[in-house]
Amino acid sequence: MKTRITEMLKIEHPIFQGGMAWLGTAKLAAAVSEAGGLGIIGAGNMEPDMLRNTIREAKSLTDKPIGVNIYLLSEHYEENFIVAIEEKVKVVTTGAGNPGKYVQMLKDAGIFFIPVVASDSLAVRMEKLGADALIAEGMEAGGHIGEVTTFALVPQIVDAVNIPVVAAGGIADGRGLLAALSLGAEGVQIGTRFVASEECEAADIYKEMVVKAGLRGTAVTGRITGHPVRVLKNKLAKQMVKMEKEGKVTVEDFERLGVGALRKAFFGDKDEGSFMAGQIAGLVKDIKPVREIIRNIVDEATNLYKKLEDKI
Ligand code: TUI
Repeated sequence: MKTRITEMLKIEHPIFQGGMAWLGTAKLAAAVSEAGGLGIIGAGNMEPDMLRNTIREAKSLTDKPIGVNIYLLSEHYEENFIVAIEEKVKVVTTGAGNPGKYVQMLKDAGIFFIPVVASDSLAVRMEKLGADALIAEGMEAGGHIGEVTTFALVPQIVDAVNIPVVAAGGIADGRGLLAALSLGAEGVQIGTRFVASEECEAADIYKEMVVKAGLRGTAVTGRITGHPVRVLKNKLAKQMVKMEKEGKVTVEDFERLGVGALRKAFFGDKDEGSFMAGQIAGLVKDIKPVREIIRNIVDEATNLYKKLEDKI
């Protein structure tokens, strides 16, 4: 598969690994890049030194391009931009906000800048600021989400801009990849499917919870904070949903419940952790090596395309 994304980044397959906080480790990102996709380190709330070490570790594991996702609600995001620039990563993606003045710094450093957007207004602003491509992420995705579904968002963003668009949210197999290409995307970003991989370093219970999740296995919590988050349903998620429904909770109470919960999930606290995952978790039935996951997605999309060609 050849798209403007594979050509621009000189990668084999138009598949990004979502830059997931905690989960997007050097090992996972390097495995995805080695398999021909784009591995992305999730800076999340990392301290700058930790991010620097993680980038160096990933680079020791692969010579292929590596990306870093900067979470714009982190207190360290400004320093983390500087670290990504100093360490000369190939791609920086951003999430949960507007990266403003850092865009020019990335461009001056020759780094490809690819923000995640969940609306057409931000998409157009990012293109004007000089984004090289966009990741259009629908609300099926795990973690922090917008309000529009992938199926509605992607074609509208594709029409609103001239730069290439990568579709994210609800994609875990070849059917999803081909559908995204049909909507005008030139690549996909996949998170949840890579959580259930051998190279993902989260506790086994996190991976098992993804594999066991059904169609309605996720819930959205935190709407009252203005930063809604999609997570697997567990004790904490159910408690949060209930508190929100009853309207008894303040934003501060709510945020206190969530502090550190992502870390707890990573280390396998099944009741108190915040297990971020997308709605496509229901489709994920096994834990596989990254290379096999990518191979299967590409093969399935290619075969399906041929089958459809005969049919229509
Ligand atoms: O960023 C994500 N997903 C994430 S970040 C994350 S880390 C976290 N840690 C603890 C608590 C909560 C989160 C987990 N998942 N996706 C990209 C994304 N960006 N989705 C939606 C947006 C977004 C939303 C609003 C981007 C910009 C925006 O508004 C900016 C503006 O100025 O319009």
